[in-house]
Amino acid sequence: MKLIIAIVNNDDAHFVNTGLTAEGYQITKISSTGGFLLNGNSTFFVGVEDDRVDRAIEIIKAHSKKRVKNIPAAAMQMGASNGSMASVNADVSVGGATVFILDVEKFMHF
Ligand code: 2BA
Repeated sequence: MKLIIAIVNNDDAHFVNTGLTAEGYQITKISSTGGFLLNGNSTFFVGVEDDRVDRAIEIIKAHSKKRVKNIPAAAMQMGASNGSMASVNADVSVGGATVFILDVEKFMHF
């Protein structure tokens, strides 16, 4: 058995959710926050038998889009004497999905 941990964009989360549940996968979705952009994203936990891992990844991949996000970079100090500031925008490529697949040593469901 494996545990899939998949971090997806909030805009894709509904489609990943319905795609997985429609094919009988049991999932838990939690709200999460990316440490770099500090934007909300969604993290799925999917406990799954080994022979169903590949299909689950296909579904997650099919619904997770790559996006370019334009973010205001940290304000830069332009001069120490007058303390004036300017902000610079930067493009950051986000997603599709970030996926971890872990071996499950033991699974219990009471
Ligand atoms: P964030 O940490 O908010 O990162 C958003 C995007 O910013 C990343 O997209 C990546 O393109 C960029 N980025 C992140 N850290 C960076 C850095 N130190 N320098 C330059 N650019 C950086 P993705 O790679 O698609 O990641 C999307 C989200 O997936 C991340 O949101 C984070 O929540 C999660 N994630 C990605 N890799 C992870 C990892 N190794 N462990 C845990 N979570 C991860």
